[in-house]
Amino acid sequence: EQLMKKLYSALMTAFNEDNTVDLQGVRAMVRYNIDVNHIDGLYVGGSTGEAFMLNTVEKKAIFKTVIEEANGAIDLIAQVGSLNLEEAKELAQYVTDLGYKTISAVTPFYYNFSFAQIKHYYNEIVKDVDNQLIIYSIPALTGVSLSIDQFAELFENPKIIGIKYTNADFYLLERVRNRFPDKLILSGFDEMLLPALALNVDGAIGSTYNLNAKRAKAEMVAFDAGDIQKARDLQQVSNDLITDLIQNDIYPSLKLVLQELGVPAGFCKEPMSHPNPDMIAGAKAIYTKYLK
Ligand code: NGF
Repeated sequence: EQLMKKLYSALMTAFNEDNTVDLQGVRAMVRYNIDVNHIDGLYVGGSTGEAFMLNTVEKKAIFKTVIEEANGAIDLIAQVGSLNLEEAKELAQYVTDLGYKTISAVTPFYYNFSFAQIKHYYNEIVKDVDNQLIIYSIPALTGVSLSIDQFAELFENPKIIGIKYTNADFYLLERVRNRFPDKLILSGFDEMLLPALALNVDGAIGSTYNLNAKRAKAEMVAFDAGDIQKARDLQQVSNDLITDLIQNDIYPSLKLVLQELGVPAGFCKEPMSHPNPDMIAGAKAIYTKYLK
């Protein structure tokens, strides 16, 4: 059925054991998302893509490979944000030239930037590119929390069209949704999909949809049909899955479970963990319990 709300996987990056990027593995994950997950889109180069550990050449190679493989079948959002503003601008231009219709940028982190500096960063990233941008707000990892009025100030720039909202603050989410009815609000915590749907987000982006998209889609359909009990039941199973993934070390485990599903998802990049026997056994158990 045709849902209004969209589901995006936060695409992972496959690495070889020596920590180099495995572009064949990246292609395989794009294919799986399109062919099996029937995903609406991919968020490329985000946290789940381990992008903050990559150099510019690697990031470009991934952006190019993904848009080639997707070949127009789905929406693609390129996360270009970087503490190096020059790199962010270069990547914004690069992905725009490749044909990405939307970019995104994480709030600049680490240096406790003032809001004026954050605003300058966003306006600079979009200034010279013919593209639209979604703010990537993830306070737990960046330490940056934007207020409703600060979002409003960023939205004064017409090229800034939405928020990837990875935040458990549902009071703020309600305020944001209702103050900016025309902006695109995409929810980032997979374990909180149902309350985010209740607040009328436009969709969700997450790491676990790489392997749990079918269940998440079914939840969105149930919610849309007003079958809240069914949506809750599905969220409960998803959250059992997410809890087990987190306990088993989420990023390498997502890749191990994908391998059980036949997708050569490769390794994570160190200092992310490479799998040990316990982790491999844990991932097999997760696959058997939730995805077989
Ligand atoms: O991984 C994190 C860190 N969050 C992701 C997602 O919001 C990040 C979320 O799916 C993302 O989309 C990206 O930029 O790649 C979680 O992994 C999931 O909800 C399990 O907690 O917060």
